[in-house]
Amino acid sequence: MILPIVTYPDKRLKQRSKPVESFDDTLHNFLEDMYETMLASNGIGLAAIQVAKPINALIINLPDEQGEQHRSNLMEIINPTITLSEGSTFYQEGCLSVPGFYEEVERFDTVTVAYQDRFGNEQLIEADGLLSVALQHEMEHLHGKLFIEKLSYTRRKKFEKEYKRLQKDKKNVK
Ligand code: QAP
Ligand code: CO
Repeated sequence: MILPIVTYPDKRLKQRSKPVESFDDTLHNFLEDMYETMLASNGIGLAAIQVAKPINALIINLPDEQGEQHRSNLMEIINPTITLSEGSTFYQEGCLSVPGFYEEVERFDTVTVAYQDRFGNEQLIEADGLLSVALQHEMEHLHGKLFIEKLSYTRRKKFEKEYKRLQKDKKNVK
């Protein structure tokens, strides 16, 4: 089932998500819905709060060299924490909850993340490159943070102006 995506400036995106405690069919069905929703909107990452469920769950499905997404590359990350981070890098980010806007933000270069899989088994991943950026972006959603909050004052102003214009244009074609 495709779920509606919560978009900025909806206050629900500022909620802090709660730990997942039951690794049951309800969770598995919800993860399926998240995956369907993400693919339908051409996303590569989605946090549960973006479909209005404040739980510590996120999914990431990076495209391969051909730019294609495969379910076999789907990562389901539950209750994640960063245990190690190193360096810094800049990446042009977007977000399904901030449609139509992309901007460079600073992230750690590499991160080690401890998390649980859909069955509650503990896992550890060391990530760099796009995966590292995606993990950090999605994990910030769990803390109620969006990538636009990392912009400088001037770029944030520019964003607010552009985004308001976009929302207006959207209304006019409805
Ligand atoms: C987060 O972002 C991310 O504005 C996932 O119109 C960001 O999937 C991971 C999207 C940077 C790694 C690097 C955005 C789709 C998708 C839009 C997304 C849009 C349509 C964003
Ligand atoms: Co996002």
